[in-house]
Amino acid sequence: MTIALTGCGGSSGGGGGTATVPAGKPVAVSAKDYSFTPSTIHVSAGRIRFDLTNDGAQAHDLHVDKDGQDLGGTSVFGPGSTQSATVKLAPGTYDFVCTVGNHEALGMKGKLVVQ
Ligand SMILES: [Cu+2]
Repeated sequence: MTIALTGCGGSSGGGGGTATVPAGKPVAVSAKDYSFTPSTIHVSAGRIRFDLTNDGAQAHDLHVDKDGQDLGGTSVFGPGSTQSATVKLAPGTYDFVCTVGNHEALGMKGKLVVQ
């Protein structure tokens, strides 16, 4: 199965949703001002590739955090493109955030459950 990401085509904010990504498949995430879709992701442990598409109007990134420690992620990049980052993760629960400005506080955060 692939992960379907649909644009909301209207009001800002939003985001959300839960995705379960099969082992070995990239995790596709959409960034908007200011949310991630999906915002809850279930993946299998190992080297996990994130493909972040910036569907917003500002620059964004995606970094994986564990207890406030930055475990890696994409660089900051502008609207209309996609960047990938691979992070090796053991089973556990992680956060993913946008590290630009105060975007995390504005809602650019999600939960990553690694099994
Ligand atoms: Cu951002």
